[in-house]
Amino acid sequence: MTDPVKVLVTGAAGQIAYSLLYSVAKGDVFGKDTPITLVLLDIPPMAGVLDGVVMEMQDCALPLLKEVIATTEEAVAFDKIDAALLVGAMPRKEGMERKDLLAANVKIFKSQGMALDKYAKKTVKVVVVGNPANTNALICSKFAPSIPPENFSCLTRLDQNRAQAQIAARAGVACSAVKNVVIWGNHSSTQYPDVNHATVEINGKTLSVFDAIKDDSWLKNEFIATVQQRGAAVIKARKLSSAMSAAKAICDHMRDWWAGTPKGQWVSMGVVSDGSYGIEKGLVYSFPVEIGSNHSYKIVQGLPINDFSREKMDNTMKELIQERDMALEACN
Ligand code: NAX
Repeated sequence: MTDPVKVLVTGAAGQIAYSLLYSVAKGDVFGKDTPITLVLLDIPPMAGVLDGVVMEMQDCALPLLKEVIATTEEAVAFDKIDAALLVGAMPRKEGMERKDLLAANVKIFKSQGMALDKYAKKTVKVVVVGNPANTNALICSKFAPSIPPENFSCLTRLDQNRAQAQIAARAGVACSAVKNVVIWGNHSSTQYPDVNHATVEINGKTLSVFDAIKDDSWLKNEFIATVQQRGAAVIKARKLSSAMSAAKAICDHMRDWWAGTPKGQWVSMGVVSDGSYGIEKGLVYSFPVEIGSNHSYKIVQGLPINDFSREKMDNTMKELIQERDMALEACN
């Protein structure tokens, strides 16, 4: 057996973590033969709940789980970690303006960025889930200058999975028959789920999504709105935000980053823009990426962008620029 991978989960007493921890600890993310040390971070008022989570992790009797460390201190939590699943964040409270939420979370992710810089391995791979996820990831990276910016990402895989599932249901195929759906931009209602480059396999034939579904109006309107509004629809129905599907998406994101994507397939991740597709450098923007076997990804290049897509990609970029400017102001 190899050395354990040390994985930090923040917000470990929360609802996403409750679905996430079991999958990570049983080998769904870092490999079926890779032992895991799990570090659980939450805030002091949640220490008692964390104790309960630790007991449950022990009671799962998982062969790969070597150790569970529960803490409310960043210095302990970030020490020599290989991967950080940053789920914990301040939830939006009634009457709270978007600006206030952003300011509260900037504080958290500034502090966690500094802790990553100081204590984590320089090779650490970070996925930010807590909202506003893209901008939180940007702040985290900014305050961890000794860690390469490409080691920071945010979760848009849930949006990709939602889009893939919508297309599969409409085409009457399994989700695995739908490939290369792209999520561009912000993990918010301005995100752009793009099926122009995606394919659907039906009866052994590979078709474009437009040929498979034959309903351009649905694809350009209802489909996009459904994916953009899916989080709100789940909250309305469940009275709680997505948790099981979010945990599954975090596992998909980190598993692919760790092990690589199959040839010819790509996945969407919020990553630091290098200026590809005219997206302002330095923003954390969701792009299609191909991932090699050494945990390094490349933004897929050369996809043709039509006017419809261009407008939507620019629109979500504008929102990210605004968020970034507000966040940087809140840092000072
Ligand atoms: P919960 O409120 O159930 O759990 C959050 C946990 O984070 C709480 O236990 C809280 O005490 C903890 N926490 C707060 N500040 C912390 C800090 N400084 N350090 C460590 N822990 C801290 O929320 P949950 O449903 O688990 O959602 C977590 C976050 O994911 C939210 O910000 C939510 O908006 C975001 N989401 C992001 C998604 C994405 O695709 N990017 C989708 C799902 C989800 O909505």
